[in-house]
Amino acid sequence: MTPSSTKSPRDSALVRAARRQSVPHTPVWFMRQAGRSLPEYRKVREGVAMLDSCRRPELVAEITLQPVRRHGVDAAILFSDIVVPLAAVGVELDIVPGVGPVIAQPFRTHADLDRLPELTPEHVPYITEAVGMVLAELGATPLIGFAGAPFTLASYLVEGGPSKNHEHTKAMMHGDPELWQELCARLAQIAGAFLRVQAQAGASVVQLFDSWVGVLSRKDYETYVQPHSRAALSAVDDLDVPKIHFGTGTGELLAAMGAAGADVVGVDFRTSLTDARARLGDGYAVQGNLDPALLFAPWPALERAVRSIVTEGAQAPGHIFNLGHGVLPDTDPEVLTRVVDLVHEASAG
Ligand code: 1CP
Repeated sequence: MTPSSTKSPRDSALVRAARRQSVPHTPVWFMRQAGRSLPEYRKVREGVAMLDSCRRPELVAEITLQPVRRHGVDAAILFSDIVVPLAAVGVELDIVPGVGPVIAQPFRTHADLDRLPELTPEHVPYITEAVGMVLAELGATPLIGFAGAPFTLASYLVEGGPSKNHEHTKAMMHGDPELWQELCARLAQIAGAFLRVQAQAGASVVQLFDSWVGVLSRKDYETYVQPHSRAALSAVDDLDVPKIHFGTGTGELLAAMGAAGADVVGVDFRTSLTDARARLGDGYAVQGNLDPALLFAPWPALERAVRSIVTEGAQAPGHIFNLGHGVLPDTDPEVLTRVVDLVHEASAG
């Protein structure tokens, strides 16, 4: 790589791949690369509650940078959580270790909408500060800002916490569509504003996580979800940051998720990149999609799987190598570093 191509995050392999431009190598990062498998993460988090840690800029910056230093990934992702903006506007919630987000009073009625005011940058000064600190150290490596998509956020609010069947969420969607649409409109504002704060502070790319949207049919997705995801993504339309949109179990939804306004569609491990591309056409880059469980396989098997994804991805108009979902907590960090090196080597030139 020539030095000039490494000067600015805008010229980085990740941003270029997201824009479907040529790249010196396939860029790679891992969903949940920060704050999962690293011993240095566990050390700095000792005695600090998850939500508190997200509001301390020095700590956020340190945790965000740890995987970049250790693995040489092509992007950092801000250490935060999808429920941080909800807590910031006053929703009473906690992130319970081993469980995830737990909402004190689940959202079920029109009156609950009063608990969701608009998010303004003043609600999250620590995000702007943390992004500034991260950028000072990142140099030409891009920072990814993120938010939870309206459906996935709504699912936590309505269910009250993590859910397998999303029954209260679907009951509201179909039983009181007006309430559902209003709830999601408010969540789209919050998610969009949260993405915008990060992009204005200097994040070069944004990712909208709709982790659980794969539990919906395409018809329900298009009727009840897509307009709100589109609204959230459009909040950064004028800021010239490529937009990644990701969910799991979304084989049937990929084209509709792209049409919500993404530049890059995240593909989980259940759909091959080749099939994803056939469903998406040439208008999108793809991100993915190594099964995170394969990081526990013997190296020759893992190497085969990585090489195969690099090869498939090279056929797409743009490819960002990633896992098909987040890093599992017991993953050996050294294996992640080895995968980064392999992706770079296998795709160079
Ligand atoms: O790379 C990173 O880890 C960056 C930080 C990050 C991100 C991108 C965290 C920190 N959370 C997230 C996003 C997030 N949070 C998503 C979307 C990504 C995905 O699908 O994995 C979701 C669905 C959540 C909600 C959440 N927060 C869960 C899942 C619960 C469920 O429904 O099954 C959990 C366990 C959390 C807590 C959390 N978030 C982040 C960390 C490091 C932790 C664990 C904290 C702790 O236990 O102390």
